[in-house]
Amino acid sequence: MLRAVYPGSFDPVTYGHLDIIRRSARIADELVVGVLNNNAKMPLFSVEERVKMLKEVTDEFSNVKVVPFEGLLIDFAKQVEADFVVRGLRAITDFEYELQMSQTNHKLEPEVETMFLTTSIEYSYLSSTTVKEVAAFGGDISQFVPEAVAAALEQKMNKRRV
Ligand code: COD
Repeated sequence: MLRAVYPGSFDPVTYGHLDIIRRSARIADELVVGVLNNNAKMPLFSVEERVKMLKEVTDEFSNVKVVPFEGLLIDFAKQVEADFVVRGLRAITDFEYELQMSQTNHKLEPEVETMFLTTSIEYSYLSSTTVKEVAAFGGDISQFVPEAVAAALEQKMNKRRV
């Protein structure tokens, strides 16, 4: 039984994240999507909102669970008894941070490996940050995020404009 953790902010979840979830759920027997609860990062969506959206859009995968976490990723990975952590790599700019994080985590807990999946070409440019920026200026985000997420973003942006 191989269990993986895919951690992130998911503020909000995009088609790029979903692609990594779909592909890693084919490798692991069970995939735990860990949603970081850290208000210091000033997320647009609360952790409850992010978890709800992720649960909705991963409903079709029977071996995917969505769980919030606080503190160190490696402690969360040990807590859920994960064999490895999954991360997505888009560009060289991701690599430096990811290398540092995976090596630090490996020092803290050598039993838990980090596995990288390279982004699918059609999502290589996609990030939660750019999606929020497009949404903030009223742009069309339907090709970047699932419908439910687009609706939640629109609602959030409308509230901010009031
Ligand atoms: N294609 C492929 N992969 C993608 C795409 C895309 N279009 N978009 C995002 N991804 C990947 C990212 O590269 C990342 O691997 C993952 O999806 C999640 O992305 P984000 O942006 O939602 O999440 P991050 O990178 O902000 O998550 C950071 C963590 C929450 C994992 C990190 O801060 C953490 O572990 N914090 C807890 C404290 C800790 O343990 N720190 C590390 C000590 S070294």
